[in-house]
Amino acid sequence: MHSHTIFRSICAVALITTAACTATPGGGTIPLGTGSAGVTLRNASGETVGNATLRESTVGLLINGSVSGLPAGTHAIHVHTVGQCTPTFAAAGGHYNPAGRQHGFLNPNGHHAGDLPNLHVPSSGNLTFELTLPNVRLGGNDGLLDADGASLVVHAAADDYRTDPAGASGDRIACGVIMAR
Ligand SMILES: [Cu+2]
Repeated sequence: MHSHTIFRSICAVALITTAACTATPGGGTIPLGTGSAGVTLRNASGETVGNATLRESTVGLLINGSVSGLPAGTHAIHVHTVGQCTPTFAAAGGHYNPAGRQHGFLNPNGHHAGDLPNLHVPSSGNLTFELTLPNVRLGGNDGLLDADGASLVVHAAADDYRTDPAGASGDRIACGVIMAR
């Protein structure tokens, strides 16, 4: 709590002098938000296969979570734009992409705000992960918790970080609606 207070003070000064606290896609410092959300990942049979917490931070969202019982290998994970995983995971829609860009960190016209680096699931099927989603918020007009919400989706294959619209990452094997906490 104490460090939050200090940061806010510094940030307020910076706003007056340099406007350095504005959210700028791809860089910059944004004000420290305090919201958090949770998600339970389920497979197509409805079994729980993971969970994650999303916390607002100076980078955007700080995500930490774990998966269990997933097939070993490299799997894409993304934030999708609709908070719905039924009747099929297609209900989650495309990637969260308020800026209208193409998919992929290596795509010159990328990337979607909901793009994330791949998960590398070991042979145990269990993995703990921490990720950041830069310049993304939970609240506000373009926030994840807008009227139609958002979802976290894991795919069958790796994200190639280039191919629009989903990095050639194949089927959706797990999905969870992001819920305010
Ligand atoms: Cu996806």
